[in-house]
Amino acid sequence: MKKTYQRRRRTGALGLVCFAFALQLLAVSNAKADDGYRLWLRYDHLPANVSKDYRPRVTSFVVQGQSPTLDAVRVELSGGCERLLDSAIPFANRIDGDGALVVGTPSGSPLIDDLGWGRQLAALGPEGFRIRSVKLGGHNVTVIASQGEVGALYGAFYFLRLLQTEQPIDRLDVSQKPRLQIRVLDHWDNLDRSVERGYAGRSLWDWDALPGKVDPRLVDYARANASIGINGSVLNNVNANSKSLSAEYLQKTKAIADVFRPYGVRVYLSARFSAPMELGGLKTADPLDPEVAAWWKRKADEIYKLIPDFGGFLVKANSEGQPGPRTYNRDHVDGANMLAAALAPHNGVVIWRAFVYDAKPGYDRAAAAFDQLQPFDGKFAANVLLQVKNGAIDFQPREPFHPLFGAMPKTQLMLEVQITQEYLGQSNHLVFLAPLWREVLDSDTRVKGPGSTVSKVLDGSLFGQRLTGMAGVANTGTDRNWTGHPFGQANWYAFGRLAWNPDTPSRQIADEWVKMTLTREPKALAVVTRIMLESREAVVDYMTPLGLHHIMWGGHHYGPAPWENKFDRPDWNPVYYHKADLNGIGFDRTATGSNAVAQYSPEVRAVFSDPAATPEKYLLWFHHVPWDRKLRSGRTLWDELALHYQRGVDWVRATRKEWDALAGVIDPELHAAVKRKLEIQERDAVAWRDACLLYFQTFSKRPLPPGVEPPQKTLEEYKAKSILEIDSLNQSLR
Ligand code: GCW
Repeated sequence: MKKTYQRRRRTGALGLVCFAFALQLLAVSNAKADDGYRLWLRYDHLPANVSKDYRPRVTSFVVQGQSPTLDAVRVELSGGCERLLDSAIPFANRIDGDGALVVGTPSGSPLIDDLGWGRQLAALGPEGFRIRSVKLGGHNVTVIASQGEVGALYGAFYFLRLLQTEQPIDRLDVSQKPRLQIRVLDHWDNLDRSVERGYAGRSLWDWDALPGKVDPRLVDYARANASIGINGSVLNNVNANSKSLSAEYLQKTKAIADVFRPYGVRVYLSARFSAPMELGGLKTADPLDPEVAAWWKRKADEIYKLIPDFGGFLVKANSEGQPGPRTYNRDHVDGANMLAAALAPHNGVVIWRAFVYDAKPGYDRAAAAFDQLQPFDGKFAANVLLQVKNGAIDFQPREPFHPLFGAMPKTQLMLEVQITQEYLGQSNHLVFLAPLWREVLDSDTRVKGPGSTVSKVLDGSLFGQRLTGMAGVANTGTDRNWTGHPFGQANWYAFGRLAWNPDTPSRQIADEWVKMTLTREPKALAVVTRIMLESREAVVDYMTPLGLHHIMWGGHHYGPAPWENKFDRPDWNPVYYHKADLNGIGFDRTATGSNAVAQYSPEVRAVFSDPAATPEKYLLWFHHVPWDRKLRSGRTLWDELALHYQRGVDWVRATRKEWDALAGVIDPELHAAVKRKLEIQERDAVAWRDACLLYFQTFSKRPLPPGVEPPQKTLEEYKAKSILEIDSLNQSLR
């Protein structure tokens, strides 16, 4: 007998809870204005904003088996398909017509078991899935099958994405499997709900209310992650508070883990290295002290009793004031392996961050992590991953790939990227980050000949590493639209898609996201995807062209301050990075300078050592270049620099016009929100251009070339206040 999902009684409490949340999520879509809450899971009726006559057919759902994850599958499919196709689609216990959607695992679904796909599904693993159009019992049906229930859920989301992006669904033959195993969001969330480098409100985790009260929004968070294959969340800031590991807080974390579990999202915690002292009352946190090791072992046992699928610890050690093994004259391996031993019996991992740099006079910060960690290659335990930022400084608009990639063949390296745009205009600037991340993933380390890309280091195909992963510093918060800037959602989305498959083209990611989130109207789609794909280069142009880096205002890192020299630590000052003087500008990292280029393979080193061979986008990263040096365009460095800044401003202005012209096509509320943000972005781009050119001009002593507008304010005015304080624009428009 057919029943709609709404009438089912046997789905269990969680299913009903999920259903209620999903209803909330799906119901808002009837409202006229879109506040962005639904992310890329809007499931708007297909003919609305549709580009062509697209009429896929789904007539029933056959989802056999009982579990919270299968309930999530049911909720998603029924809610999604019903909205997209504008018809109520019943659940059935058997196939009784064309158009049925059969979903499940061989162990839970006799129908799927009968297909005899065991071998294929085993090869795809519990998170992989197969979607095929097949004939069953004389009927044309679609099967979504996986060895594991989470894989079936991923398959359901994949199928819904096909519908949302208007792909044909009648002749499907899809096999998918994640290329990276650990696909995790790192939340820099503090226990007081402030978020370090967070620009979208407060932390989603309400620690005071937990564990008694769990915000329903957490289901939507987990669901959004599952829709793009993200399978982990590190809940607390790497600048960690030991309290997160206390018995009281572990209960709270357990409550979150219970909500995430049906969606395949495991929780991890940042572990403060000195916790045995702060929580355990020990006199030391020396990793070689047996009492310390025993404390961590007991702590791990306690955690796994509450959260059997706990992911593991993320550790920022001996970096920016955090405690670590070096505090006790031990090394990174001593620290990481001691924690790894505590987690190993439970299959947990230690994710040890490579973001370490000491303040030493005359030292190149870009060389620090390599110097400190590379010598330990091959020494880390089997359940340790070393998490390396994409570049050697810190999430800049552009950095060459981190030299550790390719230099530690016997260590399991994970990539850390930053979704929250700390240095890229935060939640005010429209910047699509997939091209930035792709640039790093596609970088060729050359260590095993041409084609030794970072993505092959990461997925284990180059060196055969067993555990693989990618982390993204989250940009989510309590803002109704999750990410502050509506286009910030695209970066969360892009992170998930790239962690699933690091070879996914940026264009495909943008195209999918726009169709699912903003519009399927072909002309608007083309304009918006182009804007997204260009946006990262534009930000580089107006902030840090030609290899400049870290010239942001200190502390908040918003806006330009190339003149800044106020911090005691030289490597926190912009002047340390650009080294502008009367002769030229840029950081000499060749043999005549810091020689950080020596950390790359000989082939890469040869390119980066030679200013004529270095790609101009990295020029000032590696070289101190005379102002009059002729670049490939035939123009001088100074003129080229100025024109890049102008080009960035021009792009924002052109984008504002293009966006305005989309007013009738994009949802009005979303359109207005982006319009306001673009106004700030133009104000900021102008400030970047003017402040940097005025300041660098004090060294270059050259006029601005034709085509570059005269500055709107004086250098002194730009120096007096950061653009966060300059005028009321931020207050009125944020
Ligand atoms: O990007 C820098 C940030 C710090 C951050 C640090 C890190 C969590 O400015 O706020 O601290 O990197 O990655 O540890």
